[in-house]
Parts: sequence; structure tokens; C-alpha cells
Amino acid sequence: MKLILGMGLTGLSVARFYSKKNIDFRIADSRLSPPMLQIMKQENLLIDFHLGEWNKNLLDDISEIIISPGIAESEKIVSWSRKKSIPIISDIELFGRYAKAPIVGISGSNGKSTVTQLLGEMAHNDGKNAVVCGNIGKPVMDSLSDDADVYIVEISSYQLDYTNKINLLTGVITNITPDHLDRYEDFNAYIESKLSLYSYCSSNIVNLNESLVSKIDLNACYAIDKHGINCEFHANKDGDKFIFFHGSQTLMSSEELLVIGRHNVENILAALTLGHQIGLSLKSMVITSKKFKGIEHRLEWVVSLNGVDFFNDSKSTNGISTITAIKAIADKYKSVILIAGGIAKKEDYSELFQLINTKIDTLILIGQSSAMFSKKINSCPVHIVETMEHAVALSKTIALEGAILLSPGCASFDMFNNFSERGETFKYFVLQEN
Ligand code: UMA
Ligand code: ADP
Repeated sequence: MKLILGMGLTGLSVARFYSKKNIDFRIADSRLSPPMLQIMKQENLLIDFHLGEWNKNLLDDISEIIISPGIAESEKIVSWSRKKSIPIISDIELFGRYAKAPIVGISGSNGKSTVTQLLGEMAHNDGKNAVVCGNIGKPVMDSLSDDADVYIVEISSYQLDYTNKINLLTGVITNITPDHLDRYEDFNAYIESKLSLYSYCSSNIVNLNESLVSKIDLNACYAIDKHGINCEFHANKDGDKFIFFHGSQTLMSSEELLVIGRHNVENILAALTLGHQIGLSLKSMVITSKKFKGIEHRLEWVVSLNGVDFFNDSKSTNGISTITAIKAIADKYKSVILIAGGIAKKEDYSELFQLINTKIDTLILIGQSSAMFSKKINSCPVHIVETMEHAVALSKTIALEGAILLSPGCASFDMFNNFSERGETFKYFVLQEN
């Protein structure tokens, strides 16, 4: 019998799959009322289940465990299973056993969802039935399809940690910067986790601007401003814009794009290089890049009110993504008000504080990290507020021009269920009449 650990999106998708295949399974969650409990009841998936603290009996008669990515290696159930030598796999590994079409894997600290979504749109516009799934929010085991031409799968480090085997046609690690350090012994352990993606790829795509991956044996690469190095795709900065190239052929300028920021130039290069590997036409990839609007909650333009532009970057849950957002916005606007804060990650925020001190006109802080962040800012006014409603209202009274940017640099769980709810709340109050 199989044991499914976790009753979230992953657990539900695996349970559905086993149920359809008539494979016996037990399912367990260490919480008393996990998120998918009601749906599992309705779908008759709770034949053998356990809620609440893990116990050793859960492992009786179990031949294999499919674990949800949110369950850490440090959980007792994991060490008991390791002691009994019961194999533990991720949903990604299980998916690899059943997927008949080629799989593209996309990992990295930031930019995974953007590259995954863009590549999916490129493939779709090129006439391919491309299935976009994985950490982006659609569990892989809900995404198996006999009609798929290609699977484009976002893979998190948590999923890689429990993956022992999978064949990926090609894959990329967009970048590696400190994140999730509460789950890893140290940054090196996190780097190892990310790099493991390449051990499953037939063809490695490498971002030459990311020094932590640049030593990998590569099959194709991309880069910004690496003159003299031959990459399949590259971009060069030319004044305020970037020019994209395929070899020596000019493809487009960043001025033709709807998304902004150097990081999105990098994301587009990643998608172009992966797309080329899976045989997409250059012409349709370029057209798709120009039409790409980005994804909700990632430096998403919300509205312009009285000459002030509002941006929702709620997906920024670490320092580096807020640094990226500030750089992109400050390149375009003279005056920027930043709304930031939440649960700070175990990372060094000093570069972010430096950038806030040089580029931000007013800082509005929300959430647990407010006191800690405010102590580090000395060159612009800082306001600490209790709610998103207050943060938005205050930003509206202060801003006369420029941009208001929500880019928290922190996790959202102190005030919201997740980053999407945080972004929706921001947009709600931005769009509400005063
Ligand atoms: N659980 C326990 N004990 C624990 C921890 C969790 O029982 O110690 C249970 C929870 O009670 C819950 C279930 O496990 O019922 C939740 O599982 P989960 O946290 O693994 O979440 P899922 O709902 O299965 O969603 C997961 C990913 N979540 C995480 O990696 C934390 C989703 O990524 C992903 O979209 C989904 O699978 C589909 O593949 C989210 C995420 O935040 C968006 N990812 C991180 C990120 O992007 O930085 C890695
Ligand atoms: P992920 O799926 O890896 O979390 P997303 O594409 O969802 O990445 O973007 C998450 C956050 O990181 C957003 O705030 C976004 O603006 C920022 N971001 C996107 N691409 C990059 C990149 N290549 N480098 C740094 N930050 C990025």
C-alpha cells in the first residue's frame, strides 16, 4: 500500500490518481483540519486516513511514500520512514513514471513561474498542446494528459529534495539566491538542492549571469551583457533598453515588451533558450514575448490614479525579489513609495536596506518585520501601519507622482493566508474609491 503525506493540493492530486488507478493508499496530515479535507470527503478519497500528530502505525504495510513538498525532512514521520528504508518520493517523481510526453523542468529562486508561464504561452502559440503545471499552482498529478505534446513543469527545491529519479528533456535553473533557509542546514544545502535539477536533464540550459550555475556542463546558454561569449540567446544593454539576439541575429528590443525590468529580460532569454530546445519557431516565440503581460502578483501594473502608477509585486517573498522590483521601478519613475514587510526570511537583508535608503522616497511597513526593518532605514520617512488598508490609504495621501509599489520581500502568513490574498487585498484597496 502507498502512503500519501499531506492533504493539500499535492495530496489531493495523488489520491485522485491512485483512486482512478485502483491502487490502495493511506493518506495522512499532521493537522486536524487540512485544506483539502472537505473535497477529499466529497470525492470519497478518505477510505484509510489519519489526521493529527504523526504516529508510527501509519507506516504499517507501506511500500512507498509520496510526500507533499511542505513537509520538511525534519518531521518525525520522515525519519521513521528512512529508518525503515521505506522509499520516499515527490509527486514530481511519480509524475515522471506516467508522463508520456517530454518534460521541461524549470527551477530557481526567482522567476520560475514567469519562465514557466511564458514558455507555456510560446508553445501554445506555436500550435503545441503544452501542459503547464507543478509548483506554479497546478499539481503535476492533476495534469497528466494523453494529448500532451510537452509538459512544462515548475519544480521547487522542496520537490527536488524528494525526487530521486525523473527524465527531463531539458531544464533551467533561473538563478540561485538565499531563500527557504529555515528548511535547509545552510545556503550550500539549498544550492545543492537546486543544482540537482540538472542531474535529471538530457540537455542543460544555463544562465551565464548566475555564477552559481555557470560551472555546470551546459548544452545551451543565455546571458545579458557577456560580450565575446557565444550563447544561443543573449541581450545587450543599449542605453535604457536591452536588445535581444539569437546568435548574431537581432530579435527585438525591450522597448517592445509589456513587462519591465532586467530580470524579465533574463526570464525571456530563459524561455527563448528552452523553447529553441523543444523546437519552437523563433518567430512565434518573439511574438509571444512581445505580447506577454507577466503574471498576476509579479510586478503587476494595477492602475494609474491621478498620475500615480500602482504595482502589485506580492509574490516577492524574499529580499532579492524586492531588490529586483525596486531596480525595475526606480529605472522608470523618479519617485517611489514602497510598501514592504511580513515574516522576514532567514536571510541577509542589508543589500535591500541599502537600496531602500538610496531609491525609495517613503517606506510603509506592514507585518511582523516592521520594527526590525524600520531600524535599518535612515534616509527616508518610514511609517508602520497595522493593515493593508491603512498602507494603501496612506500611500495615496503621500504620493503626488511616480509609483507605489507593494513588494514585501517577506512571507505573508502573519497577515494573510498566502501571497495571492495579500496581492488581492492590496488591489482591492487601491481600486476602492476614497
Ligand atoms: N503538512 C503536514 N505537516 C507538515 C507540513 C504540512 O501535514 O509538517 C500538510 C499541511 O497540513 C497541508 C499539506 O501538508 O495539508 C500541504 O502540503 P504542502 O504545504 O506541501 O502544500 P500543497 O497544497 O500540496 O502545495 C504544494 C506547494 N506548496 C509548498 O511547496 C509549500 C505549492 O507551492 C504548489 O503550487 C502545489 O504543491 C502544487 O504543486 C506553493 C509554494 O509556496 C505555491 N511553493 C514554495 C515557493 O514557491 O516558494 C516552494
Ligand atoms: P518564482 O516562481 O521563482 O517565485 P516568480 O516568477 O513568481 O518566481 O516571481 C517571484 C518574484 O520574483 C516576483 O516578485 C518577481 O517580480 C521576481 N522575479 C521574477 N523573475 C525574477 C528574476 N529572474 N530574478 C529576480 N527576481 C525575479
